Amino acid sequence: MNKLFTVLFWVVLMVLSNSLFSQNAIKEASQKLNEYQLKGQYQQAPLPYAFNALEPYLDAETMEIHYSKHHAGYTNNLNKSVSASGLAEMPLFDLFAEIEKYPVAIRNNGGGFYNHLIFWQMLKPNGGGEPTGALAAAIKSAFGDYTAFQSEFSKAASGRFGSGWAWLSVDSAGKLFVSSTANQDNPLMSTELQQGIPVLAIDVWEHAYYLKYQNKRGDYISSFWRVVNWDEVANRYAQALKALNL
Ligand code: MN3
Repeated sequence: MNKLFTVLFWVVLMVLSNSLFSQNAIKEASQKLNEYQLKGQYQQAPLPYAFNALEPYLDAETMEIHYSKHHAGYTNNLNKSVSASGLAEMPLFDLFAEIEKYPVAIRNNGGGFYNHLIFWQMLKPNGGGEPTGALAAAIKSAFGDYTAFQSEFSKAASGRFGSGWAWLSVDSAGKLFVSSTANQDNPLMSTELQQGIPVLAIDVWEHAYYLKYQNKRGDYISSFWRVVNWDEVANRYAQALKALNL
């Protein structure tokens, strides 16, 4: 009996320390990314294309409201929250790394600010197709082939109950994985079971698609693949590996 407890003790300790190790590795890597400079007062980056540039896949009206109302709202509310909490000097990624310690308004609006900031960059007119080079090889190694990856990511996006996001991220060992998060959470947050550096995201809040697609989230997800900016995803993947010293 004693022996069983000793074995169990070591197994639990190893699992816990392994998960803490991954968490620290992601935090340390995030501090080497350019976006580690993000801290209050936060500003939206200009949209890198016109509101109607992603037609017919993402319609102009949705893009305008999404960028100028929703993303602007998260940004303003984040600025108010960090000012009120004395956290305007704290890098956003350091807040994400211990997000359970901070007011829920910082979790919601910090995620809302950052997730949309990178989402706009991951889209482009005449995008889509398939990734190439090191990213294509990493997708093949993690998922078997591109189709299997696309299907897993789409499933994570369509299966997210209520509002949230689906992600492709790099874990602490440099391996790609798919996950989905609720609300405005993201894979950099300490509250996520599996943490990583995000390289591709899809917003599956109804505000991202309802005007054009109504309840047909699956049709929106199919359209999303036509406007993915794979150069941006490949660039983020390369930066993540560098930050992880891989
Ligand atoms: Mn949104």
